[in-house]
Amino acid sequence: TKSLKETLQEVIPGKQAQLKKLKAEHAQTVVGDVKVENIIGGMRGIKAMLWEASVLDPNEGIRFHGLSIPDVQKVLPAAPGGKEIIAESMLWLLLTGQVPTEAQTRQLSRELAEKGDLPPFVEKLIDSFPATLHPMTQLGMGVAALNHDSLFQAAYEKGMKKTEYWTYMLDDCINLIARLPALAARIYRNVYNPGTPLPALNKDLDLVGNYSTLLGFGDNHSLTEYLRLYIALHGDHEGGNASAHTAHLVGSTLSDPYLAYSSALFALAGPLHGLANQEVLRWQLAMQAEIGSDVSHEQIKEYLWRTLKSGQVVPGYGHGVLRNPDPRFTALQEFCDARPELQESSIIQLVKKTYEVAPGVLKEHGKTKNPYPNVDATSGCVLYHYGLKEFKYYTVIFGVSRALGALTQLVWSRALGLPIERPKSLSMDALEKLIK
Ligand code: FAM
Repeated sequence: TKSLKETLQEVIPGKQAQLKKLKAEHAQTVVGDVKVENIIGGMRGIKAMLWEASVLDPNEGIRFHGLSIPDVQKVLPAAPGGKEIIAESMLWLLLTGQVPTEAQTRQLSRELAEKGDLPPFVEKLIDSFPATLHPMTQLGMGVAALNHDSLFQAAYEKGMKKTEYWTYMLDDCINLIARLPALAARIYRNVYNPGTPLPALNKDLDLVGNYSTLLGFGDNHSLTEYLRLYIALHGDHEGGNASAHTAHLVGSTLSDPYLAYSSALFALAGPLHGLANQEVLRWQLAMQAEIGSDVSHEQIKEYLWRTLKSGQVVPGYGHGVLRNPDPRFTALQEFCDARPELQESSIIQLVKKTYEVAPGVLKEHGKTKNPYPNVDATSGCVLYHYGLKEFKYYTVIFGVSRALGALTQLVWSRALGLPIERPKSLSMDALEKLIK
């Protein structure tokens, strides 16, 4: 069985050659224009960065090395006794562009479990935080502190060759992903169940199986399976979204992956990005409290208009790139449709009914370019139904997941020798001079 590193070693030369050819033959080829609207509009639509693992099509949604969500659900190995795709098989695909065998997936699960313990000083650091400190702040600080053990940084100090960058980067990325369940679960325990013991990592379990166990939901097979699907699906969403782009930018300075991903987590913590899943639940529960569970489409419509007229966004709807319902939303809805207990859940029913009404209301409102649900419209409500009710914690789960894609790109950026990022900025005066 070829290991992840051996597989990457085989794949990298082909990609390096592809980049060399692009540079040699097409360095001056024009692939788009930059308009004033791009500069003042958050760089929307500008094709300006390389990102290997996934590409987002506005209509079809995300593809991982060309595979759609239904494709990966068919081909990627699941956990023993499970059906849903898992973090390990997704990570393998993102990193190598290849579908791992069952044996490779299990080998990676074992490696992650063996490397998953936190250094004692990080445990102490996390334990010293007040329970009132937002879980995302705790996660970002914990990840940054893990750079104490960065192999990339140590090798850089000693003076490694550029061709070796990616191997140390890969080792750091695997160590970081391995430690995320223990870190994220410790934060959950400290904030919501202080004093309860945390079990040891089970070397025979997959990453998310262990995470679920540490969170206290190891016996809840449905929630564990949902977390597997959720974490695999959220793993990557191309490079321009705020968290992925932050990891890429910070990593381009040759910061180690702990610092780069810690920065990404703080971008994820904004309400227009990763915090949206906590906001969706807060908003749906407020709707339920105000108008009840067994409500008509008309009542939901009125509630939506009230949200919009008060100047707020409808959380879980709209997207920077997507222009159709998010296929990740569809995959999570299918997970719900296959389970009678979720079919009967009042909060899930409300999400579904909201979906039947919201696109029409948002179209009539006429502002958002995409009136359809994104993945966050449903993700938190399933966690809530299965008993993971602390919605301030939900973005942490997203943060565990997004490491798969952001760290994959850090390995590729070093393998391809990509330079430090440095786009040109302009003042309004300078921009006006260019226009004249
Ligand atoms: N409800 C109400 N108004 C919305 C809206 C929504 N769901 N989505 C967009 N708009 C407004 C937006 O605020 C903007 O208004 P102004 O012109 O007054 O500034 C206008 O429509 C045009 O926006 P857009 O071009 O369609 O969207 P953006 O690319 O600027 O923003 C989002 C994209 C995701 C930030 C935005 O749709 C939004 O705020 N959605 C709600 C929050 C959310 O669900 N975020 C999660 C995104 C998710 F994919 C993730 O990162 N996890």
